[in-house]
Amino acid sequence: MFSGRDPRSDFPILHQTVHGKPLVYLDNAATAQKPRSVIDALVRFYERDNSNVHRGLHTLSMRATDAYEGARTRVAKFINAADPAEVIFTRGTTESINVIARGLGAKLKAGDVILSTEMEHHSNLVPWQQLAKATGATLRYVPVLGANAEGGLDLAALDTLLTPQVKVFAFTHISNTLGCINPVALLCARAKAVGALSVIDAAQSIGHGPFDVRAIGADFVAFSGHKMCGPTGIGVLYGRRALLDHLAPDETGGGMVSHVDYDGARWKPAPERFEAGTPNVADAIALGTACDYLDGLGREAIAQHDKHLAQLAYEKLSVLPGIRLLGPTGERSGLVSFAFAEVHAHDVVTFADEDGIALRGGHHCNQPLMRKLGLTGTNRASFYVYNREEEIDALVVSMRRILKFFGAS
Ligand code: 7TS
Repeated sequence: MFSGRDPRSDFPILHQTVHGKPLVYLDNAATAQKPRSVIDALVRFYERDNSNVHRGLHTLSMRATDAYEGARTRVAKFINAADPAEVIFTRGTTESINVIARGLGAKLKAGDVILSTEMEHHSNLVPWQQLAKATGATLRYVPVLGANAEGGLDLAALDTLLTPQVKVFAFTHISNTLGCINPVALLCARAKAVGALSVIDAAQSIGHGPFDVRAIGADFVAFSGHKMCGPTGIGVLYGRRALLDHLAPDETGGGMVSHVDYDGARWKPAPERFEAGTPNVADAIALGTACDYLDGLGREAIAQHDKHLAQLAYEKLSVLPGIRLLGPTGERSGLVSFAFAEVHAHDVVTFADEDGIALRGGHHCNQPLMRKLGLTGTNRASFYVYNREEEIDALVVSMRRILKFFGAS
């Protein structure tokens, strides 16, 4: 899959046992593991270059600044942004979406509409609820189709929902619970046609395949470093340059100002405008290394690998008694969500852990969607570059053990 290379040996954490069994890490949609090169980048920075950026004239500060700005350029290339200044470093997807939502506060008013979807993670839902409350705008949702949301987004509903009153259309690229892949280029084009800004939550897609902000036609994109082999605490807000300079900064302070007086201040342009205070230098640099790593494996190859494993898992799990599989029956991203009629999701996680398997169980920050589907939670197996087909067999064996224990087989 990766030109004969097995990425597994690049990830030190995977070479351990849990409860005496080889670790099977299937919680990649929550966070991905880190390759040696990313860990080394962090250590190298602190051992050799650590210094504050943008403010020192000494050698270490210049080296740190070059590496930090180099990482911005690297990320811009990773998403094919027109200009590195369109890449703002944040703490992650959640912060990025909050920066956009709060930055748009002054631009919305009563009568305006914010459009989102029924499948959003809380991080792409609650900030819009807050913005609606603060401005008097109305928040509406594109429905999901089917008892198991197998139909994905109801695209036909866009004809009535996407009116000229819609100012923002915020949607996920890949659902962290359903595994469906939304047609983001089409959604951006539809938003543009009514004059609405498009906001893409790319948390689940950025590390799992090609992503070209210009080909997609996105206005804003949010993602996290930790789901794409990078460190925690670093993420990105991409915005088109012309839009960023009209977005109000969320945080003010040092580094983001061009002129300060006792009675006022003026802001620098993006990206500094949105990066008040000392930034997360080391993690940004290591995020650049994560981009190198993923491009080295091949983004298309990663997509094929993850989709293949998810499809295989879907097929192998589907024969288990009392199982309910969520999301598309056809092409899906690298995750599978399922619920057993007789066994609680948390018990499944506990049993799987005894077998060395890291699985997710719960509402996955999708409470409204769970309620709509009549569920309190699901279990989720999510795959990444280092996972293997044998690990799906281990998962199925473990699930059979659980079902047997609960008398459900
Ligand atoms: N959006 C989506 C689609 C996500 O899956 C997540 C995290 C976020 C936003 C928030 O990202 P953060 O890095 O700011 O926290 N999703 C999950 C998950 O599914 N399990 O743990 C975190």
